[in-house]
Amino acid sequence: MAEYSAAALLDVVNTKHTAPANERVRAITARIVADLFRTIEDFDITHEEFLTAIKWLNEVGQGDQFGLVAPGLGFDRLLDIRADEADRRSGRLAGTPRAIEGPLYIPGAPLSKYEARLDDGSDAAEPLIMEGCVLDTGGRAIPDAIVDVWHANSKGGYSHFDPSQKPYNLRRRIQTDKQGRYRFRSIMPSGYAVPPDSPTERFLKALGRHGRRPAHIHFMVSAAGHRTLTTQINIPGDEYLNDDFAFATRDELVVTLESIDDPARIAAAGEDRPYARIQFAFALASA
Ligand code: MBD
Ligand code: FE
Repeated sequence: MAEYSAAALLDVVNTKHTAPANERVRAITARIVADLFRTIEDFDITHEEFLTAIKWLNEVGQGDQFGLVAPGLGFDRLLDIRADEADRRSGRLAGTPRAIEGPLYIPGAPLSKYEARLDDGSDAAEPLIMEGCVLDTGGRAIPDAIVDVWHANSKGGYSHFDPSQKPYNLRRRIQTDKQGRYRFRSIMPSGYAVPPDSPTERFLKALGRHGRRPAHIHFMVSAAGHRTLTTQINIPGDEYLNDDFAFATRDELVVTLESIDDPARIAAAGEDRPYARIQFAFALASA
């Protein structure tokens, strides 16, 4: 067999193919491998460091945590920035700003018409009522749009990932009514934190960073003839609002909270204590 210099080895790794292949995979792999070969040389990576990296990657994979590492390194927000740029270049109205989906979406949440209750009554956090409508970019109501909403509980945990919550807790799909309206009752979420001592957390710590997100609510809003909008709203006042480990906060998506403490309004909403109210209209771009 051959003796290789580093450059010759890279060349043969990147050119070796014995069958027709996926050219895009080949080209992207060639770029990444070249960059990593160079990283190993420039930083004089030791065998021990290399094995540490492999072990960490395996732990990240075993824990399904690439979906956490990626937003932590800005990749998800980068894709949003690029999609925003493409929208600007095309000159068409994009509607409500997008925000990253994150790794905690679960499809198939219970579906209801016009309104839903997201919480199961077990979380003593402040009640939250959010309502509004789904519009097109011309301001016309979209009936029968689906507002798929998911958020964390008051401890920052998401059902399906936090074993203390029942399936689909704080997850619902709501179909807008004839006037494009939706409405839901839930509890005020708290910010998420990456699992303590997880490979993601250890990595962020090594970078001098934390793995905290400000309190937020996710939405995937879809309707026939319109582009599906994946976005989030942020709760104002959170200490991590402008220090999100996933870089997802957008000024236009920080909502205004109304504190409802008038007994008549509390009773009219079917509540027994003060609650927070958010009004928000989603605008969907056409498909
Ligand atoms: C979340 O709740 C989230 O929204 C993202 C983007 C990453 C980790 C946890
Ligand atoms: Fe989230």
